[in-house]
Amino acid sequence: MAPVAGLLTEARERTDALLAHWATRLQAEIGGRHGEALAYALRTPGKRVRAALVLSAFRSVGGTSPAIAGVAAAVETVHAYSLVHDDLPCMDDDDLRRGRPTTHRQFDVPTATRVGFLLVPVAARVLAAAAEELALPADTLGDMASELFQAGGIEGMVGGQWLDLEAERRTLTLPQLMAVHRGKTGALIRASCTLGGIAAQAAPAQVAALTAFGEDVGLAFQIADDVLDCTGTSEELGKTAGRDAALAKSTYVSLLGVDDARREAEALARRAVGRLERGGVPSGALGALAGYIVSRNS
Ligand code: GRG
Repeated sequence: MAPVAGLLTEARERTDALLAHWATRLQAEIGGRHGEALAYALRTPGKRVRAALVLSAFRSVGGTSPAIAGVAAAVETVHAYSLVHDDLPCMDDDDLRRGRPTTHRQFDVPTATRVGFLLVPVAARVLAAAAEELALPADTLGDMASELFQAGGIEGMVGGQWLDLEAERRTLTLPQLMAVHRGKTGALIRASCTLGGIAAQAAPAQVAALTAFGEDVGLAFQIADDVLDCTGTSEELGKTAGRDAALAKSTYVSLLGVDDARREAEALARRAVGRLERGGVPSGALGALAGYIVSRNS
C-alpha cells in the first residue's frame, strides 16, 4: 500500500494553493463582506480526502497531468459549500468547523447563506478551468459537470441531507440510514473517484470500477464519521463532538454500537478494494486511502 500521509499532504498542498488563488480572485471580484466571507469559506483548512481521491483515481488509470488538482479543487469547493450550509442554524446549527468559527459565526447567517449558494457556481468555474488546463474535449467536461453536480444535487448530497434533517428525533432502519449516508456524504466521495477516471479518459469499465469503489468508500467514510462523532473530542475533530446524539440522530453507532459500526466500515473498505481489482484498476494509493478513511482518528 502507498504511504497515505504523503498522498494527503500532496492533495492538501495543491488544493489549498488553488483554493487560495480562487479566494483572492473572487474576493477582489465580489468585494466587501461577502467577498471576505467567501474567501474565508474557501480557505478554511480541511483534510482534503476528496481531493486525494480525485488525484489517486486519476493516476490509477494512467492520468499524469498536474492540472488534475483543479478537478480536486472543484470537488472541495462543492464540499466547502455543503459545510457552510450544514452548519447553519436551520440545519445542524454548529459553531465550530475545521477548528475555526463556522462561516455564519464568523460573519452572520444571511452572509453565510448567500456565500454557500455562491460557492456552487464557483465550483463550476473551477471545474471548467481545470478541464481547459487538462485540454479535455467539451463532452468530457460535460460528463464531469454532470457527475459533480448530480452528486451534489437531489439524487446525492442535497437529497441525503434532506432525508437526514427529516430523520432528526426518529429512529431509522439500517436501509433508511444507508440511503441518508450514501446521499449526504457518499455521493460526493463517489464522484471524486469517478471524476478522476473521467478526467483521465479511462475505459468505461475502469470508470465503473472507480465508481463502485467510491460508493463503498463513501458509505464507509460516513460510518467512520458517526463513530468519531461519539468517540472523538471537539479539539481532535475541529467540530463539535457529540452533535449526532444532541440532535437525536440515527447513526450507525446508535443502530449498531461503536464496535459493529467500525467493523462495517472496515468490511466496506475491503469490499471497495476488491471492486477495483475486479475492474482492472490498480488499488495501491486508493486502497491506502480507503484504509485511512476507516481508521482515521480525526
Ligand atoms: C438544501 C437540504 C439541503 C441541503 C444542502 C448542507 C448540504 C446541502 C449538505 C450537507 C452535506 C454534509 C455536510 C455532509 C457531511 C459530510 C461530512 C462527513 C463532512 C466532514 O468531511 P471531512 O471529515 O471534513 O472530510 P474536512 O473538514 O476534513 O473537509
